[in-house]
Amino acid sequence: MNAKLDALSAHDVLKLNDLGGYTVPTRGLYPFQWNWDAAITALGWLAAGDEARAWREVERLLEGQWDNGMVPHIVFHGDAETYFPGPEVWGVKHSPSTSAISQPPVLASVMKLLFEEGRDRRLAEEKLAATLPGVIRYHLWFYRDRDPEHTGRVCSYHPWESGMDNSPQWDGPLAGVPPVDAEYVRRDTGLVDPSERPHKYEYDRYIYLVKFFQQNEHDAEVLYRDCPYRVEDISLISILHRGTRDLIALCEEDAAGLGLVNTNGEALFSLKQSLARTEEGVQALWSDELGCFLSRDARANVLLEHVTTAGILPLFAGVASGAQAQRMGGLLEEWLEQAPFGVASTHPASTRFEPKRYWRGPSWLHINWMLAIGCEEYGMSREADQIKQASQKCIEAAGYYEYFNSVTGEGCGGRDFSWTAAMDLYWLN
Ligand code: 2M8
Repeated sequence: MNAKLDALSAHDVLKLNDLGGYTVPTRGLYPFQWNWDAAITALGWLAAGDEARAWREVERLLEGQWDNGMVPHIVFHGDAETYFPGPEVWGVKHSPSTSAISQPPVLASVMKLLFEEGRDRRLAEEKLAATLPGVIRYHLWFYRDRDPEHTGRVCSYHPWESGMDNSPQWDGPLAGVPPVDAEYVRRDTGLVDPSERPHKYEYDRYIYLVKFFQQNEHDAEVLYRDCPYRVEDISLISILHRGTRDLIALCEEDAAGLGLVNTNGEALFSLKQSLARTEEGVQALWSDELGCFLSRDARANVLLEHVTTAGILPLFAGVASGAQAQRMGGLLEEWLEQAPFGVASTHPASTRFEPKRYWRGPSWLHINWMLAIGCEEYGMSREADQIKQASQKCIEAAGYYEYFNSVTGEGCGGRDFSWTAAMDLYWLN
């Protein structure tokens, strides 16, 4: 059976979730614009032939950008009662209202694709001119505020900032965060099966951190010094690195010809220095024993020894050595044998692997896409093809769900989900 045949078309899913220039991940469960969802979804609009709509997604996301350059993980463009924590909990003074943390910045890599693959040159040039300065400031913010000691490894202050909310990687660092001392009502568990969502234990700490940011007035220095959760997230580091590479290429190859950026200016110089620092700094996160990269708890000063898809994303960044890439390629093949629907977000042999609980084991198509790109670029076409086929199987089994049980292919979380539809349009079709 092919579930795609019974489902809305991928393009219709995007149209269903379009709230006027921005696309919600899915109606009800996530009723606002999310940062990396928006970027991935823009690729779907591009593949559906609506280039103007793709660029609009980017512009609307940048409406949430803070003066310091941060592009938040949620932009609350409108009102909605179905999500917790909403704007009143975050307490951010910005119009439109936003959250106070960011998310993996895949945006610049997506913009490069929109620019290169779009057919309407005038539109692409006009939109690049409108959006490029903001994205340069975004990347400069990451390195300045999140790596003030120039380690080459930016840090995150919240599991939500990784986008991989309840990954086993964050179990250790989250244990150092106190629970929030207030009552609250979750909305997610009323909308989808609670067995597919994080536990109350985690939410108590997620909300503590939200309040902590607010109490400290989002002060960069104070947060770096005092935030009880400070993690060098290998996925965030890798996606940022790839984004910065793509951003520099976009500036030097395309925007320069259009007179949009000074290629000899301070901003590009600083971004290139950051690339060099990460190329070196990321090696401190390699585990020869496990054969992949790891995240690190920067407060406790320990590597987080969990084999997850985050630890393979250095392939997407291009920061792994050839020998490291080979190790990760071998690991991936055996990983896919144990859980054949996409790449399980946590290695199936892990004691913390849960095939349908959110980021503890299910497979997520946008991550699979980045892994496949990484494999391809390291000359591992066989692994890239295997990942693609395993991802196609998910949609055939279940349609456009938020994520998939990596052992059975069952669709989990929200349905009619934008990034899954977008990945089908752009990558899998
Ligand atoms: C999930 O995260 C949000 C918080 O940001 C949530 O559970 O409430 C994650 O899967 C995240 O990666 C994603 O961007 C977001 C919207 O799809 O949902």
